[in-house]
Amino acid sequence: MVESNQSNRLITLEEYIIQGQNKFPGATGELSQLLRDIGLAAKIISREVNKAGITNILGEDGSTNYHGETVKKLDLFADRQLISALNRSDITCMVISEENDDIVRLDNKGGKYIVYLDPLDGSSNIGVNVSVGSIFSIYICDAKEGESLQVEHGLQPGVRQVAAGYALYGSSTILVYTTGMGVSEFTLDPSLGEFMLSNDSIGIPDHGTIYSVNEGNYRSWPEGLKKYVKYCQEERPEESRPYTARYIGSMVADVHRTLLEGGIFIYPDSNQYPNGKLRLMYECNPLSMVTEQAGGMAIDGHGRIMEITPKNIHQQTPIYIGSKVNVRKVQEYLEAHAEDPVKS
Ligand code: AFP
Repeated sequence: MVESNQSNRLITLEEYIIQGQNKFPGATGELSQLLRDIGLAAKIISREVNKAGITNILGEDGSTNYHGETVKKLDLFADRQLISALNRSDITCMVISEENDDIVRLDNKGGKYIVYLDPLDGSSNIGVNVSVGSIFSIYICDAKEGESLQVEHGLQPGVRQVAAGYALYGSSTILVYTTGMGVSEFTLDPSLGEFMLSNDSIGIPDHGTIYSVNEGNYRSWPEGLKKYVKYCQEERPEESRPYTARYIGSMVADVHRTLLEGGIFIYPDSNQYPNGKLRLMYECNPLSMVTEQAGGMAIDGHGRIMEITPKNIHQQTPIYIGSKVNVRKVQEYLEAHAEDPVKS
């Protein structure tokens, strides 16, 4: 909590980070610098996203990424901005990004942090002006001195994240992050060019009345999920049902709404995506850390997302994330129908 905020004094991201760092006399300030670097890249990406239509930066780059998805020019722009911001200070040794098949070793040999990035989540929505975002996840590199950096150094479970967050380029640009002590939100004031503290303790409601899932895939969902969604749609006014359906198609925006309003966001396994579609390391783990820090839950249908041992930097996972009551309820349905064959 930042006390001075109660007097309505505006606090910049910079000040907030320094205040947080001062609470830990032994802190080196490196993580603070890393967060500031990400904040700077987010401002530059925000500027380009906002004028994408007029600068001919909209559109496809002509290549595909690791997942076989068409790469947008803005995906690459965001990727380059974030990587060059992280290369500015000697703190990050390795970046792993959706847009790069392999790990990216930075020049900073002694850098202590590994950063995972989804540089522009939801980018297939850019052409229609829907919110997109940049997601980041930060780990300490456990390579020994002199040891060359390998993929394996990046394969750490989400519980080892030291910080995680996202920038969301929506009707306003916001930066949300956690270092494991709650969740803070900053809003970019374009006239000042500064991220200003807008919420120093985001808390997700324990229960919400919004469910968020791509129902186009209904026929190949696990049976437990089909039954849960029917439960959400039942007329039970005394329990605030039927719930409302909302699905943007940008996970970062759907999860942000879930944090503020409560409810659940789901991307399950299906015929098309037997292991789920969303990426464990740069989508699900960071958004799970933020959600848990705000008081919510995130599971893959069985266990906690952040306890999954990763085997591949681009691994996918099913995800059920949001308010505790909603996530526990869907888990009950999934467990009760785990053996049911999928009826499509
Ligand atoms: P893009 O970044 O390619 O637009 O993908 C977005 C995303 O990874 C995630 O942000 C969405 O929740 C999800 O895919 C949407 O997937 P569907 O279109 O299959 O619902």
